[in-house]
Amino acid sequence: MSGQGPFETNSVTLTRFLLEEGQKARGTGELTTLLNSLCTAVKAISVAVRQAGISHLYGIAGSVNVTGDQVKKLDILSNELVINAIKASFTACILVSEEDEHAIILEAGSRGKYIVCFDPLDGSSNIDCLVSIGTIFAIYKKTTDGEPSELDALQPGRDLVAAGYALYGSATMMVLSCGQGVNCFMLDPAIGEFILTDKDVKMKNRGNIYSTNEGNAMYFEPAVTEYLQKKKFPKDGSAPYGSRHVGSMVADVHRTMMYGGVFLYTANVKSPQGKLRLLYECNPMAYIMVQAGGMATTGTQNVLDIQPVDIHQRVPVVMGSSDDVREYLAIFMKHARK
Ligand code: AMP
Ligand code: P6P
Repeated sequence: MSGQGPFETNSVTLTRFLLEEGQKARGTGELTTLLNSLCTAVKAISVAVRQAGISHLYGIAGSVNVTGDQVKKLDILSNELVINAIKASFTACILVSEEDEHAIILEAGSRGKYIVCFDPLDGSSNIDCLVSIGTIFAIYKKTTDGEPSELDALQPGRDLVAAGYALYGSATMMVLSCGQGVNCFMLDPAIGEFILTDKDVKMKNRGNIYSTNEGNAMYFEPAVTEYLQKKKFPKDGSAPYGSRHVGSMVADVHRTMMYGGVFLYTANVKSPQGKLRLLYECNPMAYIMVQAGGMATTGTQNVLDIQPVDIHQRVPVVMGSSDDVREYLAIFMKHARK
């Protein structure tokens, strides 16, 4: 029965949702514990992101990460929060972070079967101008016997157990899938709990927004140029698409899921493999898109089918509403046959 007066007395919090789903799964509770520990880290990052300016957490920390990006203080803080929360859950054996060159192998005796690949604070170049940023995570099971190694993390997205992201935008939202659809939880700061707000999200088959960094237009492959031209100057009498691009993958992909359309970070002359990383950006976001009824492709294959060869490898990606992605693929394949 719902509560009376201004307070809902029966909200579905993320904690409750995970316990209910875990009950259904009749597991050991390890995944529930892991996801709840990630939830705690996200709450702490949310506080840090919103207090960064006052707490002097902005500004270049002076170092660069393994992929050459300037590392800002919030990146370091977020990375440590995620690592420590997962370690304290005793559920994981390998961590792969955008901020760490090598996989972190957790100590025997205090680890579990899960592998977590994550970008602790994606879009960090937007921190100082208060643009939305996010945390992205992907969870696999270790499938080999013996000592864990970095190689155990090289699994295709098809084998994901769970994936999701936190978006630090006008509100803080956790978006999660464990293979049975996508659910969104909004952080209620008054009680410090994530509340289920969007259940079993399903994308439109077609949208009317495209999202890409058109500053790379000079370097685009001909197929990308032709596709975007078709979106801007349609010849079939349809209206042109709108253009929206934040420059934070989590914000751009979340909008694509909620409104429909397509997000593109394709290969180009400057970045022959694209810019976005497979294990902790493209795979988890592609998993969410597919779970919400969308598609995610490199052009030559589904993102989730890629067999990773390196924990920081980059892949080109086009993801979003299925009809939009298929339209791109038709143009991509036409050029591939030339
Ligand atoms: P566990 O024994 O907790 O590691 O869970 C075993 C498997 O059950 C997981 O790999 C998931 O596929 C499923 N599972 C367990 N807990 C949950 C949950 N909270 N939500 C969704 N699936 C779950
Ligand atoms: P560009 C942020 O640094 C990020 O990793 C993604 O969040 C975002 O989509 C992309 O890079 C933006 O890259 O080259 O357009 O600035």
